[in-house]
Amino acid sequence: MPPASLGAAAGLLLTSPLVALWYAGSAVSSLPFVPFDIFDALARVLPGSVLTFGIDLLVTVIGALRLGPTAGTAKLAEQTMAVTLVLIVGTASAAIVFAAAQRILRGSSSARILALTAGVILAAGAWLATIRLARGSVFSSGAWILLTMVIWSLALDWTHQHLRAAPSMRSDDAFRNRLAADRRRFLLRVGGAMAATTIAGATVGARARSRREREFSGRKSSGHGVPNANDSIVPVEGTRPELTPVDDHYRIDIDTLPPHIRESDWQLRVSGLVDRPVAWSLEDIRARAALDQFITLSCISNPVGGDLIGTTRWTGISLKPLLDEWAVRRDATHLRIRSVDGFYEVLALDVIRRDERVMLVHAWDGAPLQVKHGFPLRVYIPNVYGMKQPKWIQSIEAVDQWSPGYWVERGWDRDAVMKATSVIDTIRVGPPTADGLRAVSAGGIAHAGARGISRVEVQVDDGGWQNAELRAPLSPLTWVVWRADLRMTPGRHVLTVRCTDGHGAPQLTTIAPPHPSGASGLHQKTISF
Ligand SMILES: Nc1nc2c(c(=O)[nH]1)N[C@H]1C(S)=C(S)[C@@H](COP(=O)(O)O)O[C@H]1N2
Ligand SMILES: [Mo]
Repeated sequence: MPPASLGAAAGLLLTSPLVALWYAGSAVSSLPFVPFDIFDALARVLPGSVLTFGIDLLVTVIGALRLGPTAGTAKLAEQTMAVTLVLIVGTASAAIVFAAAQRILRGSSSARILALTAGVILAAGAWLATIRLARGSVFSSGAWILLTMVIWSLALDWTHQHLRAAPSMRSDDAFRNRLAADRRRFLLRVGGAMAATTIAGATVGARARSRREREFSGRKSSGHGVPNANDSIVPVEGTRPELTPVDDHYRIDIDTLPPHIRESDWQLRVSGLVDRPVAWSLEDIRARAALDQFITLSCISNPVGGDLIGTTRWTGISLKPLLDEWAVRRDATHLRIRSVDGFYEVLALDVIRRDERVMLVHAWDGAPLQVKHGFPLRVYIPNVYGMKQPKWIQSIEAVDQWSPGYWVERGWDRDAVMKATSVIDTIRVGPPTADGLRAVSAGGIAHAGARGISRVEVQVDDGGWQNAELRAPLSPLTWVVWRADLRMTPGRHVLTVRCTDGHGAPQLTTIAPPHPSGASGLHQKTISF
């Protein structure tokens, strides 16, 4: 085998337990899980167009192959890519070390200097990534990365000593066969040891992590009524739930793992152009008069008919009265809202003054926010996509100029106003009727940000548009559940849906992808019976 291939095999064998060790370390302490940090740091520095291409591709592939809920599957895919990337880099680096050792060191049995050089370079790269993310302590993570990479380098050198071809010795067949058998045995033994280490590390990590997750998830919905319980329009069977269970609500954010914030470590700091800066605990916020609103949130990356949209009850405090409480100065025009993960958005004071529904949110569905949905605090801004609404807020600064938010800076729409959308969730075919036609019921949702929905219409094949019936929405901020009871001849039919928003504006029919300002186009479903 050429040295590069041997090196690649050794690299893969040694990098897997390294990843497991990092995983265990991150689960039992605040040390970084290096693959995710590298991936997240890359996501911060890559140009917006590259990111957008990646995200669109992921959402499209998951949708086309029906790989399950888009948000969860995409996160898993990102995590897999992060680990794979590190395995590839480790494997390639080891291959280079072995090949270079063969060239440069000819007679020497030790490739230690080369292996250590590679290890230190890789450690430096990984350390830069953790510094870029500013998570946890820069020094302890640097020391941990260096220590683990040095161990990796020494193990690589040791493997090299066992695997290298003894130079200028006998070259007869018997010798070569014995050498090959020795190598195989050695690789198997090392492979076994490394597999055991990998499994041990992964198990320790998974145990510790699930314990931590349990600690954060002892939160149950308090239960509450819905305002439209007595509405006479009943959703067609198979229509999505009007109120999305929080566990099923989509989740989108920039990191492979959401930030875990301890309530005792957290404060909301309000500063900048204010006369009364504050630092509030979560208790301070919860003690204030709460505002409950049923809200539909959608991601701008949601394709027409996609699952990156959900509805729940949001609880928080209205921002408008807080402007006076903080004594925001006259020259201030915007609030710069920053999150623990480095996400940020700049919100105009005009929007807050115009709309008391803009709020700081601490609960969903009557329970504290889940970690992945922004614990302890997020913001709500009506009528705009999720990309404008930071989770895990840590500070608010009053400023006197607008600047682009995280995704605006990366090429997405500056206003990100939610487009009207309507979706067919289900089509149910009833028994035949006397005239040979069949009763067919279609149902789904329609949503247009905070503008409401005034009309939903359904078209069968190229026929006329027929009005659907609308259930009263949970609030003016949520989607509307609709149903259409139709009659059709047996055969194959295409159903199309469209809606009109509460201001009378029809849904856009132009087919547009999510980037840069949200998807548009009409949703269709085909049925045969
Ligand atoms: N801090 C922070 N807030 C964030 C994001 C993020 O990456 N970081 N993503 C935004 C985007 S793009 C969306 S669609 C919503 C999703 O909120 P959810 O995950 O609770 O559904 O969060 C928004 N707030
Ligand atoms: Mo989003």
